[in-house]
Amino acid sequence: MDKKVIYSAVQPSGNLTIGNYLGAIRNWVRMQDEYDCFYAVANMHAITVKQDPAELRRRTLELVALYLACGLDPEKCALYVQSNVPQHAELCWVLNTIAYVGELSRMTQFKDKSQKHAENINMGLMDYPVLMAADILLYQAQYVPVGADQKQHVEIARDLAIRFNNRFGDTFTVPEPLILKGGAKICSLQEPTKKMSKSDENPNASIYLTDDRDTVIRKFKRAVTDSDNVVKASEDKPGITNLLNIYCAFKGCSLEEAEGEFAGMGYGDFKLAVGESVADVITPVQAEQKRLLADKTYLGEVLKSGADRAYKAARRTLSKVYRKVGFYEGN
Ligand code: ATP
Ligand code: LTN
Repeated sequence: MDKKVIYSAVQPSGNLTIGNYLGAIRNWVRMQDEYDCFYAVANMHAITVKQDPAELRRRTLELVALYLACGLDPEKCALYVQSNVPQHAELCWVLNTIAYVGELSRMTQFKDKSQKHAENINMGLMDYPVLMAADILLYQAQYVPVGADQKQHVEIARDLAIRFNNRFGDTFTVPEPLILKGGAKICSLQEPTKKMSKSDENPNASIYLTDDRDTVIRKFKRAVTDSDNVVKASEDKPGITNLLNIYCAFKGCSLEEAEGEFAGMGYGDFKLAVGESVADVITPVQAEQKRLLADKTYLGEVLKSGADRAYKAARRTLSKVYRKVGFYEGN
């Protein structure tokens, strides 16, 4: 029997944080043996906010090297750059004709980004979820492993799949978000009720995967917490709860185990232990990413073979879609 399909992507729009790692990439690695996986660099999504072209190109390659350094195996999954497979834009156009302006204007991310980039509320920003739906539906993906903030977008992809299937007959697999507990919502170290984000202006709010050990430890030391000095998770202690979450995710232990380990210890020692648990995992990833970035030929080959695989699968779905909507296929 054919394996079920997984699809996900990250935008090359900044330095990745440990939120991106725990919410997305780490889970992708765990799935590559069991599923047929497609993982993209979402550069077409990235340009919905202003990007410096040279930087965008550099970050695209850095992100692919990071995928590999985190353990994605190009033999097992298709790793590719979204703009290298033209069917994404083509399917997006068709889906645009069944997506409603009302539903898109209600998306939380659209509202947030419109506020943040008030001088540049472009059509692409609003259309972002439709392009994301095209990404997912092209590969007939069953599951989409993402952080909790992307749930709403996967739901739009589901709605569009169902709407299309109802109107034109069975065409798309209806996808489901896969949001694993533990790392689904890592919060800012400075405002622990907000999600950690790669585009946060305060560099102390996020731990970047490129941060060296000293920086990681310093940022955790400065993390905002309450002052009662008891290492225990609870709703009124979002700072400590977030740090415990991060510790458990990197150490692979349960909350109870972590609370037991730090019982009677102060915040200083606890923060140091959290910093070390993170640095121990990300330091080797950085070294591997650096090694890979020195071999542009290899990275080029990985992307070429990934795009070939993606192209074949995408073409199959797109021809079906074109047939269903009645596009003339003369030549
Ligand atoms: P930006 O700040 O540019 O909007 P971002 O940090 O939110 O970026 P995305 O590229 O939007 O990152 O997300 C990539 C993946 O990482 C998505 O699956 C998203 O759900 C996940 N993710 C992002 N931030 C977090 C977080 N703080 N905790 C868990 N998962 C996250
Ligand atoms: N919008 C996503 C990135 C993304 C994506 C996708 C995720 C683009 N296309 C398809 C899952 C499936 C984000 O993480 N911000």
